[in-house]
Amino acid sequence: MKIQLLTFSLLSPIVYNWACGAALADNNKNEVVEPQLPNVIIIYADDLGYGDLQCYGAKNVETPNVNRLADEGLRFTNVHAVAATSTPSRYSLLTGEYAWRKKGTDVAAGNAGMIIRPEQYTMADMFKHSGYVTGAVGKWHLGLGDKTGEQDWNAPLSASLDDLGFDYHYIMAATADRVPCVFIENGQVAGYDPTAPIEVSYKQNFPGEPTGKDNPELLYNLKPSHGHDMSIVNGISRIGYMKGGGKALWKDENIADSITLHAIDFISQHQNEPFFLYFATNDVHVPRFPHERFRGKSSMGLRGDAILQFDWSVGQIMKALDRLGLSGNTLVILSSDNGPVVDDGYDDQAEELLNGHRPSGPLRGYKYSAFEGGTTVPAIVRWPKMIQKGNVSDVLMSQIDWMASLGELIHARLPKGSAPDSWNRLSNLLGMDNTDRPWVIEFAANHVLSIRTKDWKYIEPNDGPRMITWGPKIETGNDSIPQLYEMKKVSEQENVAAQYPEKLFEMQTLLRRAKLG
Ligand code: NG6
Ligand code: CA
Repeated sequence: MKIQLLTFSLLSPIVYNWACGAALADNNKNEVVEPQLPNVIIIYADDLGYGDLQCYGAKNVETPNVNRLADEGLRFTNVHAVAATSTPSRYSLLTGEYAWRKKGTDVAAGNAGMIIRPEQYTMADMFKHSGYVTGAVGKWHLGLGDKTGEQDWNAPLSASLDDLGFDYHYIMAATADRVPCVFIENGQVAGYDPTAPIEVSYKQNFPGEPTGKDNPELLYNLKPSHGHDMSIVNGISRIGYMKGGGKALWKDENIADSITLHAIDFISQHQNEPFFLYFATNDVHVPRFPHERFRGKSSMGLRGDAILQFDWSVGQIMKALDRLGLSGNTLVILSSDNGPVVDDGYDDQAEELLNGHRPSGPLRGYKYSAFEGGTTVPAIVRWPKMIQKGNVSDVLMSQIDWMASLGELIHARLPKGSAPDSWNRLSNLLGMDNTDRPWVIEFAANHVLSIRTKDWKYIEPNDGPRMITWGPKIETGNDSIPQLYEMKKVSEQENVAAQYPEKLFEMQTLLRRAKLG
């Protein structure tokens, strides 16, 4: 039986009809058919910019699989990650709470304790309690264990993703540029090597262990450009110190293969029941060291090659869904945790080889920034059974709403107080309603908040430097005076605060009220 709801323009009829679909009478056989809830996969890229995919105008790199996903689904042009860095964006996506409300949600070290606490209600809890099997594969970056620095990596961790509603998890604790460089499967180091016990410190090195700073001769070609000069693993120096790991240490060139295979295994194993998969890729974060199948294959060096590898991972997931006959009833959401960065700490020639490619597309600013390039990200949603294919939407949307929206989709009952900042905007997500979110809040790396509507953007005043001082050459968005931009001109060039004092006041009031919750 076909459910055709695409003509509805408001959320309530969609929900009504979808809910009614919970028990459809099949007239021919005169029996009740329970339609299966859709599977949900979030493919969450790392540092993939608004302009980095071909279907968003990327130059010098081909992304046929993502293009196909967009052709078969709905491509958004005004979607915002909550923050301009990873940890706070992921925190917000998975809890429905703005990271700027909560201390300790800045970019996490690899030995951070669990930032989302077990008592918090997460997106995974929501799916699990609605009858889904839940999985997380790839980059985590939200802490593990009870307390920072107190994990014993040689035993099952004291707190892990099963405390947050994930049935299965195969993850990297933080990022590829942070120790420990091992995968953690269901709360224990995967392929643990008892001959090489693991020790981790973010304070001091372990006696006799080489570092990028003291032993540059041991480094592979990929030298640090800023930071990243501590422990050396696979010839690449990282942030933080570690010892041991032996056979369990990951090989950077195999990370994409490894997490993609684990994601596909999870899908295959749960093909006969509704599943939720959070698939967070390592691409295109530093250190960029893709498999040799991709190295040298784009004209933009390792950063371009990492985009090719990301596209490959997406293609593998799509192929697996096709093979298993699951594509029609699987809602795939593809997006990124923050804007792009070119040189993020390793000399990989990303800057020199751009050759006209603009990672943020037409937007000002990059990762870390209060300007739009910091949080505006690609977003594609495909669900052949319910979403008309091939459309593009400029609706203003924030990832903060995905928890409540997906909750609506699966008829979840969220406990009081959970996902406090997440609004049900399911109709936006499914392309059935083009009403913009009234406003979206953006959280820059330096904690400056901006609020934007479809037409205006206000950036809070801040005395900090205009350019990042600790590494990448990126505009922070800081100014000591209030900034107001007309967003019809996407480039945020002219501060019109003085011309439109009333609008400025209105936006400031909007932000003040939003902060109150
Ligand atoms: C920065 C790192 C950068 C990256 C970032 C987090 C330095 C000099 N730079 O501190 O390389 O790891 O943190 O990126 O250490 S994120 O996408 O995970 O937020
Ligand atoms: Ca990131």
